[in-house]
Amino acid sequence: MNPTSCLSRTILHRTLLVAAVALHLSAAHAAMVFFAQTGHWYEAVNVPEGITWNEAYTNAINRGGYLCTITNASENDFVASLVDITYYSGVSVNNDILGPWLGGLRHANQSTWQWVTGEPFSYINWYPNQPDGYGGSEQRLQFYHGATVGSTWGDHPGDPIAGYSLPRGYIVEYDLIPRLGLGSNTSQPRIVWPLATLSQGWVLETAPELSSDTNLWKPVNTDLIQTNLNALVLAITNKTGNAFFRLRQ
Ligand SMILES: [Ca+2]
Repeated sequence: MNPTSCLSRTILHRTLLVAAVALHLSAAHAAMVFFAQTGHWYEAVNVPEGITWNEAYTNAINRGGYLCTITNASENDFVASLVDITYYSGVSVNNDILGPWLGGLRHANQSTWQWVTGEPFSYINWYPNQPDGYGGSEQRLQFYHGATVGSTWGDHPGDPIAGYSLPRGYIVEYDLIPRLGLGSNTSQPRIVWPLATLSQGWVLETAPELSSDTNLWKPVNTDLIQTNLNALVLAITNKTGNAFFRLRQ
């Protein structure tokens, strides 16, 4: 069986994880905050040197989440409350500042906005005269409130443009923590999950079949696990049979 089909059958033992995680994260993962109305976790990541949208997008996936999607006003207010001016760019030539990246985008050949998750882009909270397509038709979403910090939105190219410095952060949203994800941007399948789980005693286990027999589940050899940014990464190589994975504490 090829690696891709193995991974398609990867199983997350979510029911085992939810309760324990909720108890743990309040102390050890202060940066990750639970929002009951969505049932999701959010993490504001500060990047003092600035970051492009694509880098933020990849980092969010490597952390086991995705760039934040905002689908109602309460979620918007909550997420905006996680950031301050340190997440914003310097003042631009047009006397405004760019807030942290969110998971919204509009491609140059598309007329409508979309979320990275495919959720409906129905709730909107644009700042007056936004989106304006400034700097090009390829646009990405961020908090924008003119020259001040605020919860409204603006559009801007994801890469640096003249007269503007990059936003100094982004927001990661997690459906569940910890969350196994499949790596992208590579021809080799990878499993990724948050580095923070290591100090909490979470272990990646593998088994040749799905079974409640705990003897079948073995910890993955830690020599095979690499650290990449804030994620742990397992590259899938030379699998000759079924392989299932789960995080277990
Ligand atoms: Ca969301």
